Amino acid sequence: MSIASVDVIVTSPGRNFVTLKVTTSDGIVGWGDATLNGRELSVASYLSDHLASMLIGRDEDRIEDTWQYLYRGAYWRRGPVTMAAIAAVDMALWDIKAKKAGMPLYQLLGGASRDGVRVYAHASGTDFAALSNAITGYRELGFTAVRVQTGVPGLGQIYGVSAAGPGVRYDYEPAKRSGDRPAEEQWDTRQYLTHMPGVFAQIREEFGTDLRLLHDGHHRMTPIEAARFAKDIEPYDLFWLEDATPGEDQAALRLIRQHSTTPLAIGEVFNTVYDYQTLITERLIDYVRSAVTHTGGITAMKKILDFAAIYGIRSGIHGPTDISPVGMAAALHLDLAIHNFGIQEYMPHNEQTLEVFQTSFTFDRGFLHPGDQPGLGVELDEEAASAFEYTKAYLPVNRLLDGTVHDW
Ligand code: CS2
Ligand code: MG
Repeated sequence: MSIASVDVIVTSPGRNFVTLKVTTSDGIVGWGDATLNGRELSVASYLSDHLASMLIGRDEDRIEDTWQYLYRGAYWRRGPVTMAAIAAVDMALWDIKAKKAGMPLYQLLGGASRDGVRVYAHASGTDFAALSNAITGYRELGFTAVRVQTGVPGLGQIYGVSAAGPGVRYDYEPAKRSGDRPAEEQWDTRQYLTHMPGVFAQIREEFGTDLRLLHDGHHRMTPIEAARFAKDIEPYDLFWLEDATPGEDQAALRLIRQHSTTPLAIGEVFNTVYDYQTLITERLIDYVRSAVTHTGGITAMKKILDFAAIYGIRSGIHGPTDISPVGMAAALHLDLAIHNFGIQEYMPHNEQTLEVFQTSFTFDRGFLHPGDQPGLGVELDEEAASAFEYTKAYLPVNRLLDGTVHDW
């Protein structure tokens, strides 16, 4: 058997997704997620204009060889567009291999190491009352872990806070369809550093110590600001502080580690193991945050997580709504199989998205399971997908109060 056709499907059921469809000469279909929020068409073109033709006729079973062929054969290394394209091919080939074996993918990755995958939800609110309402809502749904983000007095719309107000729990979508310009948001780290520790104190006061709390700094602090913040929030026993500082400066995490034992998670903007090398070998992080979709797929992600396991570092795979249900399923199969599982991000997709992507993963009292369908367990309905035209959308640009561009 061989790869007979390769198709790229761009659809926008509430937000943009790019999906790769690989079909073998025997008619077996594999799906891969290639969604890169705000730059979707770059990956769609990389796949359709550069990779599709070279995949036709290749043996679909040679996944490792295809991965190396696409990574080394490009000559130009790394980057989110390249690694998202390779990830989509890799996911589709694993989907096909597991379908041919008649097994859910996790069985080919070593079988289940746990009964279910603990997930965390995104609780947010413009103020504490709204945040508390969102946390209560998620606990009622059975979540045992929540990421908490809230507004900062004096600032307008900021990262991570749903603009829809209290009670609407799932709708935070950062990419805005604002014509040809990204929306702009305001930021002031000093106000944030002053405000946030009190929010965690209030949450612990109201919800006790059992609930696992996560928080996303979203790349905005300098190393010393992050060191101070991580120390200030130590009493509130966070499960992790994410992206405390821009992760490209891997050595900066040494400073944070000198000042705090708050667990650190980094990596959602990373796309190869080399982005982690210092962080992992020096144990500067506690969780690997990459998305399977942005990091070269299942083949690459498994290698990164096995490398991290040697250093006592666990998984925290990225799973917001701008990762498609295919990418989410790939994460869940890895989550179920690897030994050093930490936690899985889970922002439920909206109804429109679930019209296009038929999923088989299930949620039960705070845990997800990928299901036991052969393959990844997600199928894309191409007719439903065709009803949702691509609409250009950008992630916001962030500026400090004096107008300086800052990390969003
Ligand atoms: C966030 C992401 O989920 C997270 O941890 O950092 O939602 C991120 O803002 C988006 O993936 C950007 O598209
Ligand atoms: Mg994040």
